[in-house]
Amino acid sequence: MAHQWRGVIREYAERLPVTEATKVITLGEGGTPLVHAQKLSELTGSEVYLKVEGMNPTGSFKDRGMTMAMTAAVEAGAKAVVCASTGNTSASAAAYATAAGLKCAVLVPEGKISMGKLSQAIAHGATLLQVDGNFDNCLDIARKLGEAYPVFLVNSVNPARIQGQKTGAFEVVDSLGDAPDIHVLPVGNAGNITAYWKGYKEYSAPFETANGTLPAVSTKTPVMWGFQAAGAAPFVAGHPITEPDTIATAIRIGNPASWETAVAARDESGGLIEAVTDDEILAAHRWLSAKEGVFVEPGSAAGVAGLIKKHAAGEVPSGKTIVITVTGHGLKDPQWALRTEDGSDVQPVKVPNDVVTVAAELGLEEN
Ligand code: AN7
Repeated sequence: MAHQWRGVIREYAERLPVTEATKVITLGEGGTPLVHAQKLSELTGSEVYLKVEGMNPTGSFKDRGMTMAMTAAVEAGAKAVVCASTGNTSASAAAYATAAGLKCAVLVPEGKISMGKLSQAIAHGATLLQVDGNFDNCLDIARKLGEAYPVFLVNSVNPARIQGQKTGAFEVVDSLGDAPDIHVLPVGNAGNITAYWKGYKEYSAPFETANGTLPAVSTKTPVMWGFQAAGAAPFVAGHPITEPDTIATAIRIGNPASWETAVAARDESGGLIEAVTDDEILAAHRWLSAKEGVFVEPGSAAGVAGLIKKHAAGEVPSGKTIVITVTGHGLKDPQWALRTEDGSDVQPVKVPNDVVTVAAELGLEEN
């Protein structure tokens, strides 16, 4: 029988803070593909999978949390929502606010968000303000607005966001039949590493619901490996960074909101949070598109960059199952694909309107 995926709240309702009476705001998020990464698997001798979150309705993992945050906003009787963002949260908030019939204001760092994300927020009718400051400054203002003004905050400091995002871990386990040995992902504001760890823990133990106890689904939890951009790596430094800098604007964050819970995810899982350089991020971005067939935005490649780096250092075990969340779609920020490794622009070859010349240019000989 035909079955259409119903969005993460309806698919995982018994494990989320909703009731039968809850009015669910959804765009059909989740149910994203877990793609076997052939070349990364060959490289490492482990089975490597990519959780392709660019397949969500607005092109990033943020939709998993936003369906919950917007549902909570409606339940709370909010009329307007606000968020700070490096781009993807604002795109997601704008779309889900539209679906909920709420006003949406987004605060973004001026000049530091990609054109694709900017255009999404505008297209969905959000009021977009470019703040003369970085993401951390935007988040400070958004939090204060949420406290002192009649707007509902939908950043991941809102626990509803983490609840929704934990479904990424559920889907991985449901696809593989058990938790992977290692879960790798980029770390910015640190909501996602927090959410995945929460999801993996909940799936590995009996879970209390309003209607009784659900049995454990997985036999184990993975080791969590997080990777930050080297110019924006507060977890590596051990303290906030006041002037974060990286070409991966999605993760250009110096003072992560979910600090303690990310450290707990790292330490309880026996994992790590390390840094990768912008060059390593761009090399991983090229690897994914040219070798695996998966197009992501630069920030999303940080986890893959981390795995390749750890492999080069002899620190990736073989014979294991490894999942890497690639967090956002390549079309969000496509300019990076049009640069060659030496930094020059790719120039498409121009040809006349003629099959013989086109065949010659392609190196084809007539049969
Ligand atoms: C593609 O949109 O913070 O560690 O404001 O867009 O959970 O913050 C985006 C973050 C990774 C980091 N990959 O996740 C925002 C924002 C992509 C992202 C991250 C982001 P967190």
